[in-house]
Amino acid sequence: MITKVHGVCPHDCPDTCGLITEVENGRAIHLSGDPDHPITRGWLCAKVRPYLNHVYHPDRLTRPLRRVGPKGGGQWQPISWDEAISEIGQRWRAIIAEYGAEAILPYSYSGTLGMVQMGAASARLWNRMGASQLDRAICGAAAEFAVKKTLGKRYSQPYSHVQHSKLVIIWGHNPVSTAPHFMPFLREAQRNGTQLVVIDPRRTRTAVGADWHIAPKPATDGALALGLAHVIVNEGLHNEDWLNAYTVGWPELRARLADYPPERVADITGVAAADIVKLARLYAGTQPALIKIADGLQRNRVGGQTVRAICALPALTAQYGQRGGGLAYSTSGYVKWNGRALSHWQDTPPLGRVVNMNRLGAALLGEVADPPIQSLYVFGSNPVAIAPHAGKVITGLRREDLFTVVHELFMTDTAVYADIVLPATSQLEHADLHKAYGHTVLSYNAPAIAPLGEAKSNWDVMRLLAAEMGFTEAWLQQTADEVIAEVLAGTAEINPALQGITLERLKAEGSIPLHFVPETPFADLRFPTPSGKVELFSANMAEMGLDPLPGYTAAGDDGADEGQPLNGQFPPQQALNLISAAAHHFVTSTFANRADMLAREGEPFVEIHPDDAAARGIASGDSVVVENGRGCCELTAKVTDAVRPGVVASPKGRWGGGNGNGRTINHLTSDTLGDMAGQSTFHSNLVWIRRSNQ
Ligand SMILES: Nc1nc2c(c(=O)[nH]1)N[C@H]1C(S)=C(S)[C@@H](COP(=O)(O)OP(=O)(O)OC[C@H]3O[C@@H](n4cnc5c(=O)[nH]c(N)nc54)[C@H](O)[C@@H]3O)O[C@H]1N2
Ligand SMILES: Nc1nc2c(c(=O)[nH]1)N[C@H]1C(S)=C(S)[C@@H](COP(=O)(O)OP(=O)(O)OC[C@H]3O[C@@H](n4cnc5c(=O)[nH]c(N)nc54)[C@H](O)[C@@H]3O)O[C@H]1N2
Ligand code: SF4
Ligand SMILES: [Mo]
Repeated sequence: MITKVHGVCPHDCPDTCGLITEVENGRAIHLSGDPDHPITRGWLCAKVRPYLNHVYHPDRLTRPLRRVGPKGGGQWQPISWDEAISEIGQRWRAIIAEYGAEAILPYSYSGTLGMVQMGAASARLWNRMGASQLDRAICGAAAEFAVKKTLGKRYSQPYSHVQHSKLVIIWGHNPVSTAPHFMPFLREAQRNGTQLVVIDPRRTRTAVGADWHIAPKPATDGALALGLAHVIVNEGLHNEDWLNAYTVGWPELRARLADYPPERVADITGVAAADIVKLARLYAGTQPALIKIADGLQRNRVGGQTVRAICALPALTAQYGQRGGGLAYSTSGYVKWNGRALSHWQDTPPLGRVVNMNRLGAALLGEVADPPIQSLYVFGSNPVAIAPHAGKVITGLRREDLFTVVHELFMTDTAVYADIVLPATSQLEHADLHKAYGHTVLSYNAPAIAPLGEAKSNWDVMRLLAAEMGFTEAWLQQTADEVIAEVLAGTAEINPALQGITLERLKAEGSIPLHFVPETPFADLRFPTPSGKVELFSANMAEMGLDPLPGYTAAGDDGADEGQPLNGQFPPQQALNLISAAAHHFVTSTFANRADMLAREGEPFVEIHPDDAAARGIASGDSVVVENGRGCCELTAKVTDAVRPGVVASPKGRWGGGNGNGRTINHLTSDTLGDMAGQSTFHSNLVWIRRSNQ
């Protein structure tokens, strides 16, 4: 007999697709999209369509392992769960006695976006212990901060509203790869006459389908936005009445715009002055006009200010609150899980000190000195492959006195350095609740099959660890379903959209669309900021010592963090800016160990413009060394005008094991923090490139 089980794609992607798994004799035999899901409508991306290759991958970890040889040496001894948990408990009790619980750092991010397996699992036990808190700033912290300071909350249009847009500007975002279920709505709008402009230093898969691709220098978009604003205001195309009624700080911003005439902005951005004028007129003259951004745009040293400047444009042209207009960023602001129910912070000791996840290597190597980090517990993340300045992360993980536990499905680049490796369940093997950041459908993921081997879910391991540590609170021992029921009820108390949505209903219906009023964000022209208006000037940011107005400064990486001398080895005039954005066939490092996806993605490569390649004697197919003061990495050159001169691009997510010299592009990236909210700065990354045999 074949049963069909409703699930949800757990990966870091705004679409959060509904899944149907067919199970026969306890084995998943077929997986497909849920045709009843109102947004994702039965189809899955190329990565997840063959998901059973992931679930039943021959390399899945199935037993707890203890390191027997040197750190990173790859020698393991299988142990029982009882042994593993009691060894972790012993080590932690000793660490807590000597250093305090803050010497323990949990590190997790986006292996799953589930409320239980990531939300509750990254909070409850750790808060109860008083462990160090992780500042989860690797992805979109600056944009989130900037949007909240400007508009109050992250609200976004339903994907389908793009049918009302006459013009769409996709700005530093590549939805063909990273939000594929937006595309059918966009394509339909394009067929009906919607114009599409893509702004990206690379000709991405999304740019290929645009009417106009504009390729600025990386991290100069703030200047570009202010330049557009300059032209719009200069030509009287802005809406003065709207600005006076619904914004704070318009006179101050207006004064600043004088600094951004098209000629100066052309120098900064590398976009011709005539194109800046043309785009400004197009944007102000074609309404409703939607600007759609995501997070790649702001992973640089000025990402927060970039997003602030872009947020000003829909205000100038009165596009906020217009159906098909305004800003599309994220729907995350519609549903916030009730924090009391999710994390039980009210029942725990004061929260521990905060460690920024972008500075993991530095933290392990003593930046966080009192108490020093003595134990790292990694789950749902692969920091050696995904965190900046990988060389530093690895040096930290090699510390003999560091006790590292990694809970994983696979022996990742990070798990290799563990003292204890624990086997994790896949999404088909555990229960969870999912909201999305691209839409507002709530979905339940029912376990379809039993855990493979001895694998356990994140939450079930937290329960074992809590018991081992002697914590007796009931909220540390609930089942996943009990956590879901508690958080749903708690969230309904603070959010009317969740009223009447119970675990039972979710189990019966699978996915439930939530409805918010007004459907078009800010259609009531009420902005949940302190002033109730669009805060072009943010008094709150001024109090924090930040520039209270949107502005632009140069990003300023020199390829040599911490003052290592570059010894003339890397002449500044030959520097190239390396962008490492999403790979089409991986989700960051997830799936980068799958033969089917690796075959589609090809060998690890770097794209370089023909002029830059010629200047270095590089031809397509050459093996090249990409290097800077932080590290190096060997890749295959792809000579192409898909990147602008001065820019090179290599997708994120490769595992070191798959690369020539065992290193990834994150050996080159900087762990310097951005201008807001401790943001990662992967794309502020100067590198030098030469042929490998030179
Ligand atoms: N296939 C796939 N899908 C994914 C992911 C993945 O790894 N693979 N990752 C998921 C995650 S974790 C996230 S956060 C989202 C991210 O979603 P996106 O933000 O859409 O993805 P990115 O590829 O990181 O960045 C988008 C684009 O920003 C461009 N960019 C970089 N710097 C600049 C700049 O200074 N200016 C401008 N204008 N453009 C710039 C890059 O060239 C890239 O094409 O995608 C999610 N979806
Ligand atoms: N150079 C560069 N680096 C980047 C970026 C970039 O643009 N450029 N983007 C950054 C961004 S936006 C992000 S969000 C991060 C993402 O970085 P991560 O959050 O680390 O995401 P993944 O690489 O997908 O790794 C997730 C890991 O979790 C494991 N996993 C999946 N499900 C579970 C589970 O249920 N339990 C446990 N225990 N493990 C599980 C997977 O096997 C996988 O190894 O990467 C960042 N890194
Ligand atoms: S990665 Fe995104 S598009 Fe692919 S199945 Fe998951 S949610 Fe859907
Ligand atoms: Mo991300």
